[in-house]
Formats: sequence, structure tokens, C-alpha cells
Amino acid sequence: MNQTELNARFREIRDKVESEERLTMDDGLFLEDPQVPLQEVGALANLVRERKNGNLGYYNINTHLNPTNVCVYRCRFCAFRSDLRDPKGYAMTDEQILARGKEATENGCTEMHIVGGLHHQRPYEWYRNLISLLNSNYPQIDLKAWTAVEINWFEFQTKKSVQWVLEDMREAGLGSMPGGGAEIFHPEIRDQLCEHKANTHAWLDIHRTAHEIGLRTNCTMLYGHLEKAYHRIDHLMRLRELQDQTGGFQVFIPLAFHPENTKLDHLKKPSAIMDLRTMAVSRLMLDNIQHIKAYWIMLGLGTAQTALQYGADDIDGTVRHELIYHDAGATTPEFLSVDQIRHLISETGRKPVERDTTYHEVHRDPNHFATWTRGEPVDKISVSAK
Ligand code: V47
Repeated sequence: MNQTELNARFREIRDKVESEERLTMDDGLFLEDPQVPLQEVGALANLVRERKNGNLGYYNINTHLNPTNVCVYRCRFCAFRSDLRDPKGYAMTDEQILARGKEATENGCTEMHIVGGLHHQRPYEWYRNLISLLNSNYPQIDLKAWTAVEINWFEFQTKKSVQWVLEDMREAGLGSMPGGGAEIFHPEIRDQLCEHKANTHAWLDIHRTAHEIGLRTNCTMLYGHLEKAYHRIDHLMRLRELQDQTGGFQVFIPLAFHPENTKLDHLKKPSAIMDLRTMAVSRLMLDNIQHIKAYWIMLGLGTAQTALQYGADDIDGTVRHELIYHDAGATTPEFLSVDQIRHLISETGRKPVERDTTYHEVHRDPNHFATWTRGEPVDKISVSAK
């Protein structure tokens, strides 16, 4: 394509975005082309970002819990997993889990993000009990737990339906589901990354069922490894199609691959340029998902800040005890203080807003930081006030 053709094609897409018309697979592929200036794609994504979320930059106060790293699967991108008998392998005790709940409550956390390995010797009841233990002792914390891959494993363990597992977990205290395990849906890539675990159909079906019973969930895409632009756009379009049917996804998180200590350690980590383009293209393709998250743990602080001008409106949380990315060579801090995360957002010119897991405003007691109440859904704040 020569420069004149390139400009004309870009104008066509800009017109569509301005008139809120949906982009096609071909549009997405064009925006992925390195010949199309990144700043222009970013500016277009920023238009959508500001239309949907104004000038706000969301964050939450959260912590992670990875109850075990022992896993039956051997995904090639994972540095966290362990074999049962490896000295690195662990499974947390009830006391350790409760101590995390106590620490989270004392720090004013509104969310615990719980994911881990599929342990050969731990029955379904172990996974259920830990949710119930945390929920009964620390009921205010939203337990954002289990990826679709884990739910698929629980189905296998219990021989019950997805709906049964999700309802049973909800009864134990599950509040919502994180978006992990999606990787890349296209079988050309998924079969090379993780051929044994929950396939694309299962991942989408589990999220569909969660939405149907009223659970909100997140969605992700792992990029920067074996996939090509076509696989990324295909992935986004499959998420968009499900969202059209259910409306249950609250946020999309593009996850940059970290190769250290994985079976793909010969690959280079994606560049900041790729991170920003993926962020912007995701914002433009996913016209029906309200929020796009720049997960600072994996992007690094500088790129996460910049991403707030490239389509993202959320930066995840203060985070504590994150292992999946740090085991894979992430050099970002272990956690940020509330002042640091607010500064990170406000330095970009955005207004920091604390939200809870399901995107309600959080109101804190000015005299006692750890005491908080849930306010209105943030999406009800009118765009003009944003
Ligand atoms: O499914 C694993 C990815 C995911 C590596 O829902 C890796 O709010 C890069 O899903 N390099 C788990 N990525 C993390 C996740 C997540 C993170 C933050 C917020 C939310 C949310 C969800 O991490 C896995 C996989 O796609 N992953 N290993 C690696 N070496």
C-alpha cells in the first residue's frame, strides 16, 4: 500500500470510529500494520477511551493469593507452575490463607485475586473450602477467583456441570472471576502453547455460563509470543461476539508475554511499542467492553502510564504477593502504595478513582483508611462529570 492509499484507509477507519461504527477484522489487521503510525492509532483509541470513561483513571486496592503452584499442566509460557515433588512446589495451609485475609483487611483491600495451579492431590473441596474460609472470616473482600481453566478442572473433578460448579463456588463466597487462561483462542497457537488445558470452546462457555447466572467476569489475551496479528484480532473478535450475547465482561486486560524461566525463553519480551499498539487496537475492536486495563505489574510503570493515553482507563491495583509475572522475570515492584498508584495516574493528567472489583466507587472513612463502603457503579458517573 502506498502512502496515499494508507492515508485514505486510515481516514475511512477514523470516520467509522467517530461515528461509532463497528470495526471489522480487516480494519483491525490494518491498524496492526507497523506502517500505520502508532500515535494515530493511539489517538483514535483515546477518543473511544474518553467517550466511554472520560478523564478518569481507575485503580483498586487488592492483593493476590496463589494457593498452590503445583499443576497438572505444563503450559509453555508459564514460569510459575511446579511439579508435585519439585522443591519449589507448595500448597498453602488454612493458617497461611487466613493470615493473608487478615493482612488484606488491615491494608484496606477490597479484592483478593485468587488463582493457582491444578494440584494433582487436592480435591475440589480444598479449593471450595479456601473460598468459604476467606469469605466467612473476611466477608467484605471480593474474592475474584479461579480462571475458566480452574473451573474446567473442577468440572472434571466433580463430574458436575459448569453451572453447578459456579453456583457452588458462589455459595461458598466467590464474588467474580478473573480473565486468565484465555491466552490465544486460535487453535494454531493455542495447541502450541497449552494443548491439554481448557480449550477455546470451554473457556468461552464457562464465561457465558458465569454471565448467565449473574457473575461478572474479566477477559484477557496473552500476546507477544508465537502469535501473529491475525490471531490477536481473531481473539478480540471472539470476545466481542460473546459480549454481544451476554454483556458480562467488565474489563479486558492484554497481557504481555514474559519469557524468562519458561519453555519459550528464546523469545524476546514484547516492546513498549507492541504493548501500546495492542492496547490501542484492543480498545478500538472491543467496542462493547467498558474498561481496558493496563496491568502495571507486567507493562512496567512507564508503559502503564502511557497506556492511559492509548485506550486504557484502568491500571489494576496496588497488588501484593504477585507470583506469576515475578517468577517470569518481571522487574516491577512487588506492590505500590496508594499514594504511588494515585500519583502514577494523576501524573498523566487523569483523575484517579478508586473502584471495587465490580466497578463501584469506593468511599473510605477519612479517619480510618481500612474502613470503606461501596458506592454507585462507576459507569453511572455521567461522562460529562468524568
Ligand atoms: O492466564 C502466565 C498469563 C495469566 C505468563 O482478571 C503470563 O483482572 C506473561 O489473568 N508471561 C494470569 N503472561 C494473570 C491474569 C490477570 C492478571 C491481572 C488481572 C487480571 C484480571 C487477570 O497470566 C495467565 C496467562 O495468560 N501468564 N505466565 C508469562 N510468563
